[in-house]
Amino acid sequence: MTKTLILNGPNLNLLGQRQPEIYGAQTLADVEEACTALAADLDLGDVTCKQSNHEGALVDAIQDARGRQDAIVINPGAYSHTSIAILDALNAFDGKVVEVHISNIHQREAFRHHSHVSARADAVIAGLGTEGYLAALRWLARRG
Ligand code: DHK
Repeated sequence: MTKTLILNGPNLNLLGQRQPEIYGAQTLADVEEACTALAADLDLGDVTCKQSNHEGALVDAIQDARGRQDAIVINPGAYSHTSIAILDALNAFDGKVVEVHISNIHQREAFRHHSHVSARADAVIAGLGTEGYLAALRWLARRG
């Protein structure tokens, strides 16, 4: 079983309302429900979903996952491009880390092209829309 934390950063609470042409029509609640349902189908293990607009709260959530979760699926939002603190927290986590970006950050503004988190991530998904979260869970389930 792979107990998994799905952690979303700033502004992802506005999914479905904010720039739907980029981030899609699904709300965060829709995404979290779909993840929970897929994890059950895949026999993956418990999924815990958290979102915060605050860098320190995201660091706290990652620290809290130490010894409790086997994997973290993280979309750090704009903190991907700025936060060494989130990278450091992930470096102190022993399980698998999958970084998800809903949009293809490489097709967007230059300041979105680099993610600090990618240095720690075991896998990076970008541009699959909100299906990226489901792809992350499928990958985790397959690797047992
Ligand atoms: C989400 C955000 O909020 C942006 O700040 C990132 C990411 C991209 C996404 O594609 O999910 O640059």
